[in-house]
Amino acid sequence: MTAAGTPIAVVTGASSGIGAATARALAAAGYRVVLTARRKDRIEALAAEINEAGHQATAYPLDVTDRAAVDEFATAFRTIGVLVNNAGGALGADPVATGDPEDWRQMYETNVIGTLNVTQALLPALEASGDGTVVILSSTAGHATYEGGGGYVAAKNGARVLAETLRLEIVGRPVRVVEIAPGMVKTEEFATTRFRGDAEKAAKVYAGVAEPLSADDVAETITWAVTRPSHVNIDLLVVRPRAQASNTKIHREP
Ligand code: 8X3
Repeated sequence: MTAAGTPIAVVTGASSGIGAATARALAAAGYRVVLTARRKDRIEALAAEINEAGHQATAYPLDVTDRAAVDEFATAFRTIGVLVNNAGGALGADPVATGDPEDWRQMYETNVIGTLNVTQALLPALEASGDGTVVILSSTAGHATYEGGGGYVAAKNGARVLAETLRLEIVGRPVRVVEIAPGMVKTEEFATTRFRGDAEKAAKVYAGVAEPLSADDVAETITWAVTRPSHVNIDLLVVRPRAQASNTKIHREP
């Protein structure tokens, strides 16, 4: 708790998409949000926007894969109420036979090691709050595979297992571990990053889908999960658009 008693929520990958929307939503729910991401300009602008709206936010540029930087960041906090591990993403959609090992490595670094770094570093402060919550954004890709899912599916399975294992290991301590697994979410960057700026390929992901989830839909889900009473642990919440029955069964309008 801060001097004023406002619980802190740290959000990684807060520069865009689900992370930015979650920062806004948790700030509106009464948390003092700490926005982290590599892109300083973006998180500073978002923190300013949140503060102008009468809520509380600060920006802290951070690469979650840089363990020394993460450890330095962690020294700033005595107690933290919520950590949302959102930083991550996909690179490529190649078959296993031809996928680039460097893409696989990078996805493991950001989605798994990044989450591990921040969670390990902030766990003492989460526990010190007496009522901490760790949220791990996995994906439906962490629960079922699909052709071309490759390294992303493997990495998100890693994130899921991290959440499940941590929950087992810290039971009895005052920290909840919540896994949120979104399906198709249309954000400004996810698919474009995956296809390295190829707008046409990125657009195909959502082609004909009347209403993919928005970043706000997922942010509301996260906010709901973390604002349940302390004894209620949402182990896993899978959230998809109505048009998506599975990773591969998607209703597309002609
Ligand atoms: C994103 C869902 O279907 O692109 O996490 O793997 S999918």
